Amino acid sequence: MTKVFIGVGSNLGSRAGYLEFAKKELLSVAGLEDFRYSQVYETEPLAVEGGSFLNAVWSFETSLSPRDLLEKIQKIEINANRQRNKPNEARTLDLDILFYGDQVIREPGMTVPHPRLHERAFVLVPFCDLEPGWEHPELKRTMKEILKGLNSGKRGTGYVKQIRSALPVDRSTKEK
Ligand code: PH2
Ligand code: MG
Ligand code: MG
Repeated sequence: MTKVFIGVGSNLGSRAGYLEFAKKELLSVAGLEDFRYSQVYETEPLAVEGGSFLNAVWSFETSLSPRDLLEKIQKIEINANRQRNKPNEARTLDLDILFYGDQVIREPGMTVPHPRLHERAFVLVPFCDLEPGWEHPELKRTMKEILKGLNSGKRGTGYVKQIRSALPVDRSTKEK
């Protein structure tokens, strides 16, 4: 089994509903277990159209290969009405593989660790809810150290506001 972290985001439609949808879909994928969920954060969009995001980071153990996992999460995005008309448009659901254990993967369509995670507060803050001591296999720094560096610097941190400690269970279709 390999430990995986994924970044989860939504800034279009029923944002909390899409996060709940993704959670349920992932729970039903064979070969994933030991799920852990960060808190959910409302964040200012960084270089994307539309309103604020809900962002979170989730982890699980998997027996799936990186490619098989990518295929599963892309199907979940499509089933959540994700459109890909242009790169910077608002999205109903974005699921990004942040880490696949300590593997470094550079292939067409698949870059792991996620190439921009270390400069994004909307990833680092929720990540540190789960595992602040996790070491980035290329940067050789822990997530907590990377977040600290980001906060003390000026680079694209994005605003992060903690809005709730857990998703409400039954609001999935009510949010506009
Ligand atoms: N995702 C992006 C680009 N910008 N900004 C916020 N706040 N949250 C995101 O998840 C996000 C973003 C690319 O996928
Ligand atoms: Mg993304
Ligand atoms: Mg993505």
